[in-house]
Amino acid sequence: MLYPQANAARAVQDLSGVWLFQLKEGTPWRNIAVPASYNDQFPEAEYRAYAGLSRYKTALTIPAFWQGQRLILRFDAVTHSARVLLNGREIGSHRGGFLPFEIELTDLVQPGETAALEVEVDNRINHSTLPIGTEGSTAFFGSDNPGITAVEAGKRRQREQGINLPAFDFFNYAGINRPVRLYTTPKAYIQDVTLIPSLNGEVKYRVDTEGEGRVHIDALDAEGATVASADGAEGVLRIPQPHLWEPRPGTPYLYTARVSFGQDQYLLPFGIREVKIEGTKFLINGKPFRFHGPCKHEDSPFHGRGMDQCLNVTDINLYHWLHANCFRTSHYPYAEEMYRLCDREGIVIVDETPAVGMWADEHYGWDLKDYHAQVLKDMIDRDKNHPCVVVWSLGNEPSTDTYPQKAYDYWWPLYQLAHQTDPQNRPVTLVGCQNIYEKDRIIPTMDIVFINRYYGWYNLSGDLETAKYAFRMELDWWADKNKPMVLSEYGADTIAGLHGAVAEMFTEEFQVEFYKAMSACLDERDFIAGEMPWNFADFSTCQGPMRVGGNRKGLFTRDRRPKMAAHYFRQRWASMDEKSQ
Ligand code: GCB
Repeated sequence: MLYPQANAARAVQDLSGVWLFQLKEGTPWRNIAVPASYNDQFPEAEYRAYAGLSRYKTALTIPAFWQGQRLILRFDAVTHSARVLLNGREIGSHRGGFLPFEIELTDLVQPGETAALEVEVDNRINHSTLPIGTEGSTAFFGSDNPGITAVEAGKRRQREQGINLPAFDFFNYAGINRPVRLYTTPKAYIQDVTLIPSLNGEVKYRVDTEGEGRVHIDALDAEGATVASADGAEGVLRIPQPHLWEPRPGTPYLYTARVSFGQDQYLLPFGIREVKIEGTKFLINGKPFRFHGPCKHEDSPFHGRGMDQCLNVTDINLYHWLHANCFRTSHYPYAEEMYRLCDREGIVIVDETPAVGMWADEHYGWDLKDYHAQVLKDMIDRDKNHPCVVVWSLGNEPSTDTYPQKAYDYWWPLYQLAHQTDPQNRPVTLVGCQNIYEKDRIIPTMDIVFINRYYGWYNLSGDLETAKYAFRMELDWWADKNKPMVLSEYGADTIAGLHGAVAEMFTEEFQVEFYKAMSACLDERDFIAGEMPWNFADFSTCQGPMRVGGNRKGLFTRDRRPKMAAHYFRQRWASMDEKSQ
């Protein structure tokens, strides 16, 4: 799906602003900022804790001079599902809170008219949503005490009252989290553009269109000069002496594909780069690439998970400050603005579906597979042209060792689907939980192995010497798999400002010592293709006995102040940058 764009042929009306919001039937309509999660915009507890249907409304005015154009309403993400009404009539709906959907309005409103737009949002999570809700079975992180009569009765009561707990470790921020836009196209229009670049400068392309017309395509260099052209819906652009898109600390050179079709036009930035795996090496443009950068969340004060361009730019500048070159979109596809920024900034992305919370063994019996496949396809269709995206992640930390065959049967078709769907055929991974790795059948079959490990934190807590001993033992097991491996999560909760002459858990000193210990193990092994600390910044979670105002494993605080560990990685990754140049 193409990102909305204003150009010589298309107009965009951004509907961001202050809308009206009703938490639930009978509560007052109140002003609300869009886009942003609704949970933290009001001081009352019920807005933060609510689970159920809510409503947004605003007025939509179609400029009269848009006469004769197609009119498309695009929601970039409504979490977790949406029903859209125009003048009181349902005109569309969508399931899933992290990917865009569109509704064509051409025959529903007249240019010059004002219509009432209403969006009903459902933030509930359960066994058939991605991410997963617990349905009251087990709370995330303990506090569960199975078998105790009174606790069980309490849990039943919570279920009856509709308390809706996440099976994942981030706050269930909801609402219209990303921009809503109205845009036009001419009646005959460009529906999609697919680009497959190779290092010799040949860019295979395909343009999907609706209506009558002829396709012409130009490749423009970074100065806007035309460097290659072609005609027809499918073909090859031949760019002489191509500049490559290199991840930082290289140059993320971008070309633009200018596509025209009848009256329509679309400009798509793209990079020439190739991603490949050879043995234990992950190669970008034929050169070994070592992933180093913390995983992220879309999370900030006030906005919740709401798209915020200023925050994105600030975060990416902090990545540069850290000499970090990548992140994983843990644990859901991010707003498209972030990928567009990373294309420009040379930051590499591992793009992840919202399949998180699938740690209960029963989930292989739930009816999720087809929906999961759809979400994976939609994510790849949305993000397929971004040079910054170099790996697809099918999901995070499912159960894979209790029923290894069931896990294999669930994930392997998704792995194949990702390869079939991606025109650029990028490597695919599934992020593995700390588990009985010898029994796991699926994680070792991935193109690149991503494992999350918390030696020294959730297990062998505080004992870093033994943590190293155990982690080394596991690494010995992986060593002969002949695959590149990334330590895709590791970290220690750290309260900024808490210090100790003795480096004990939760102090800033411990966080640094923890990372030093893990670095020592990683640096000994050639097959290690990267390290991705958990997490870039502290982030909000639901309440739990292991969460002090959220997850505190950030290298930065939630308001982006560096902890000592940020300085540690800044030095470490600067020297890695130097070696790679
Ligand atoms: C994990 C999860 C991540 C959590 C993290 C933690 O393994 O993938 O979502 O936030 O551990 O801090 O416990």
